[in-house]
Amino acid sequence: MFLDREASTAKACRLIREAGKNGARVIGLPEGFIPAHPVWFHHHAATSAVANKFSVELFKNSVEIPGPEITALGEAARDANAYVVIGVCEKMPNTIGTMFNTQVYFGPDGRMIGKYRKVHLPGHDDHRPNVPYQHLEKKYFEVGNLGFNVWKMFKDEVRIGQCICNDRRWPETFRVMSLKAAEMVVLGYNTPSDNVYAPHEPPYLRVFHHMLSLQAAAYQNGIWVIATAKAGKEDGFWLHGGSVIVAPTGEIVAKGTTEEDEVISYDCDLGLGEYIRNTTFNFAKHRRPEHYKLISERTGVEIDLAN
Ligand code: CDV
Repeated sequence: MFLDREASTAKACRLIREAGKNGARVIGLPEGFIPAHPVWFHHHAATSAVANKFSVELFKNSVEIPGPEITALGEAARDANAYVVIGVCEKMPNTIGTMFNTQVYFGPDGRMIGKYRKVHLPGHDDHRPNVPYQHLEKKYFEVGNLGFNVWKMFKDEVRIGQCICNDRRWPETFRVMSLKAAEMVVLGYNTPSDNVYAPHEPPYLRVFHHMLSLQAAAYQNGIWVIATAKAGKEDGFWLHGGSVIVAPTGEIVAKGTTEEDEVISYDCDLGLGEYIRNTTFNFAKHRRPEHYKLISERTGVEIDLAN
């Protein structure tokens, strides 16, 4: 297991500085970048004991906020003169074993402006001998407790929100941030090409669902969405990659095409979403929250017929 906190911090800082040199003003890096680790546990033969041991190692190598890795990332953001969003595995130093799947947001002055802790944790927390790999996010991490927040970017002119990976599949994620006036959402993700719970699902459909979720979210809220993936083979399994920048029109304007380290960029017109937010998706005019109450009151499906 590649749990090298120092090496992954150094790599992140190098990439941030490079992107800054190339003119990027907003830089996103994937989920769980520091320490580099597989978010799921890819061992066919893994036992609960092995998973527990990994959990301890992951805690040991995780990042404290504030801490030296956060300082180094801030310095890189300052050198790059850019806003930076990056995924880290965050540990609570006073509560052994407690970790969050977190994304940190820095300003061009090197200051950490905010952080987000992943809310929609996928996977399972028990050992399942019959699945091809264990996806143990629910075992390793606590459910995020900071909500979906929005921060200022470019002085007061733009508002940016964050989410992580599986959050992107849930329309509630983006709607909450859009109700707080987000104009751009940046997220990192790690998605295996295979669906551990539905092995019949082909990889092309995985990529399709990823794009579909982001394009719908961008259009239905009139926002820019920037999504950055881990890609390639990790611990014996494929991650589908496919980093994208989606315009508020729902159109993909830049896309990763390889399974290697890759940089994609786009010169975003930050005013583009305004006409969508003022017409079709003018929330103040057209939303009907009195009919949406179930969304916050009910978690699962219950049969509730009107006839
Ligand atoms: N890291 C993730 O959250 N991955 C999930 C998969 C594995 C369900 C995703 O939504 O891509």
